[in-house]
Amino acid sequence: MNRRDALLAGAAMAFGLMAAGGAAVAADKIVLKAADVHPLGYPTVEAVISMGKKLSAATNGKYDLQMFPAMQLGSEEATLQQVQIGALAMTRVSVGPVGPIVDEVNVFNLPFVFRSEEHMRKVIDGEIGKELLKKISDHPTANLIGLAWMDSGTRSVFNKVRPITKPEDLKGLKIRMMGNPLYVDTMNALGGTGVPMPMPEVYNGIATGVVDGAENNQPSYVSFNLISVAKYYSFTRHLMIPEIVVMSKKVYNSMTPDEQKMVMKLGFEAQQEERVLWDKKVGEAMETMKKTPGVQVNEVQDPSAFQKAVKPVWDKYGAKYTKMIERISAVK
Ligand code: GTR
Repeated sequence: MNRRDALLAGAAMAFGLMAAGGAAVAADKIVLKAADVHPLGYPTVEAVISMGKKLSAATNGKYDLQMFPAMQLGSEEATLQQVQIGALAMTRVSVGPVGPIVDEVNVFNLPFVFRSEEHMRKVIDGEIGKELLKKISDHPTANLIGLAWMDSGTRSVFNKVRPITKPEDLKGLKIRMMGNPLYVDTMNALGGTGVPMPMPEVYNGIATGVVDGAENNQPSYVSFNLISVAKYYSFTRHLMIPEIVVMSKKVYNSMTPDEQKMVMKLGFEAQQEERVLWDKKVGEAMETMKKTPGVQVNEVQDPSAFQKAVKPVWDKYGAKYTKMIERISAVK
């Protein structure tokens, strides 16, 4: 490479980095950096990697996706901020940390808002799912593009003190919740004490007794190794929070209209692929829970007691979502 070419290449690289941020330009290749708190092999991670491969194939190798799994780039809140400023191209996060930025998605955070996982899947696949992704993309200051929803099953409480069979059993227990006031209020309404804490701190938090437990779906309970510090997993099934793949608006805007369309299409395909992997992962996690010594899994006595307990949360947060809640319920 002569000096002029080297200068041009340098300038092109600098321009690329400035223009696209999280999309690092190397020669004629653009590397899209993506993050997830989950490890390789986890459904959300694999679905996004597969989407990257398809994008690479569809653009003759112009784009490549580089996945940073397993909290390598920090908490979901941290990766979301990186995506907002364009330092990262993509991240897969729970609705939890998106709620404080785009209020409309908080409707999915309401406890017991979905009747079943099947109902939840129909909602995220249908008109409502598309509309809420668009709300994320259209938000004037979020700087995010809503690409896809992902299934994260149902969250239940686990702790190291006792099995929970009724709301009263949660009394006096400090339970880690994701950092969204709605979740903390949910745990308080259920009878426990909600403590907001980012995921990277949860294992130590439980091990050292800062909290007595947390709540999550079965695959996360196993893969974050919380199973080794909190042995009682109780099916409270209080939250069913879909997850979102978001892209940096800066990176998206640096793509051609055809590429943008392709990314949206592949996002929806990833949404479908992830759930097949998800169902399998839940089965595997249940197996691990059954055969891990000391782990006790229990159903609650009366699920409706938990549903009744969260009424104050619905009173406080539900009112402004009334229309959307009606539409969600109407999805059969
Ligand atoms: C998992 C979810 C993550 C994150 C995590 C948490 O189920 O996949 O996105 O929300 O729970 O509790 O922080």
